[in-house]
Amino acid sequence: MHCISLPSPSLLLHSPSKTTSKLVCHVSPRMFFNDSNNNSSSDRNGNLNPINNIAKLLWGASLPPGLLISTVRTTWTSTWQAMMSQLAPSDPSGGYTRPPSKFRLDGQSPTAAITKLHLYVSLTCPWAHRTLIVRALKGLEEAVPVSVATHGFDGSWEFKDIPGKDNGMDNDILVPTMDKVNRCRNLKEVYKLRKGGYDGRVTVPMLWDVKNKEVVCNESYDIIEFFNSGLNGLALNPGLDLSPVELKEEIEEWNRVIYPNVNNGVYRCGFAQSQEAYDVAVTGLFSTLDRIDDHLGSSRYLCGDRLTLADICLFTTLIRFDLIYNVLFKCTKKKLLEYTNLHAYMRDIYQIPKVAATCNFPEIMDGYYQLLFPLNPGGIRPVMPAGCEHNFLSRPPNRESMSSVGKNLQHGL
Ligand SMILES: N[C@@H](CCC(=O)N[C@@H](CS)C(=O)NCC(=O)O)C(=O)O
Repeated sequence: MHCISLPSPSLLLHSPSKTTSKLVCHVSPRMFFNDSNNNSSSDRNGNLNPINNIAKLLWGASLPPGLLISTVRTTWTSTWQAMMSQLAPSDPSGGYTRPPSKFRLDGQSPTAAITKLHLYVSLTCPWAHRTLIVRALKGLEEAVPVSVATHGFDGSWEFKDIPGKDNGMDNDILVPTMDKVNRCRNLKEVYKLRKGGYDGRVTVPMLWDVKNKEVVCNESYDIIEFFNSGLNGLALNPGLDLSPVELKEEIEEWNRVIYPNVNNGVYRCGFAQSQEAYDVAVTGLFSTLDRIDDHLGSSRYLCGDRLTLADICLFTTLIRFDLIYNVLFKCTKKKLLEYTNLHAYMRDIYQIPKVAATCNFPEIMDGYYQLLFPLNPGGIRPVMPAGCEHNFLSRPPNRESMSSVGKNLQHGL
């Protein structure tokens, strides 16, 4: 069992039929069960399928013997564990531990020598989504241009040129683009352009120093703090402060609760490698959502009347909740739709001008359901829940009356 040869980590993210390990790639449970409508010796793609034929010869219309099922099951479990340890490092209890970002700002603004910045993101990623929202609300689109990567077949972040969509928009929604500044094929190549190269994790978001060809930062919270206050000379909306001094402590308090239990909490559910680790994560997630829902019953935003960075960080997880986490990450206790206050709060933020344009739902769904192959080996993308569609999200949130100041004033727009 343990001596099967595993494909390289990048191949592990391929669809099963394209991997090199025969044991892993050609044995799918479906093949063991006789499909009465399929009498041919080839699969749906017309490929000859000898295992199917042998299985039919040996067992005809009946199920294969228990020994075979348990062997395949054990093999699959070992393979899954090997894949998950690459995708999601865990602690001894099987709990997901997110690796730290390598390039941090630690509260410092990048040096004045940096004159030209470029932002690399993907539309799937909730961490990158934070940077797109703050960039849009601050009016930094011109000052910090963006290249949008999409999920590649081998699990890498790739760039693609969509003819006719050179401005990176389709129907007013952001779409994947080519690498507009370095003309690389994928993000790994961009990271490698830095002096001394790069061998670590290639993650989005990533802020790039164009002139010096260097990674400035690849930690989303550092980037949004910097966008909020470090580029006011270039921002079209410098008056908007999403982290005012008087709310800093409160924002940090919310972040300390929301990051481990919700933002990273959904990943701790989805990437758990033991029942125990999942149970801990899912309990923390839903007790925190219950608490926030309660709080939002009498407060328009997390910190009262004003939208802050804490809201943006919560929003990018909420907008993916029913679409992805409820299903793929087994966050099943409740749908977000069942949380009256949280759902209205999410719609309230979605309806702030320029926010909806950062939410590309098909790209989010494709990214998760295809990229995270070990969680969804068949690669089938479920149908979009009706409650996640733009029309539904555009329903009135009816939360304005909770604020003591007018809507436009709060957003500083
Ligand atoms: N702590 C980082 C996390 C970034 C992150 O994990 N991004 C994911 C996409 S959602 C990624 O690029 N993963 C690729 C990999 O780990 O190889 C942040 O907040 O910026």
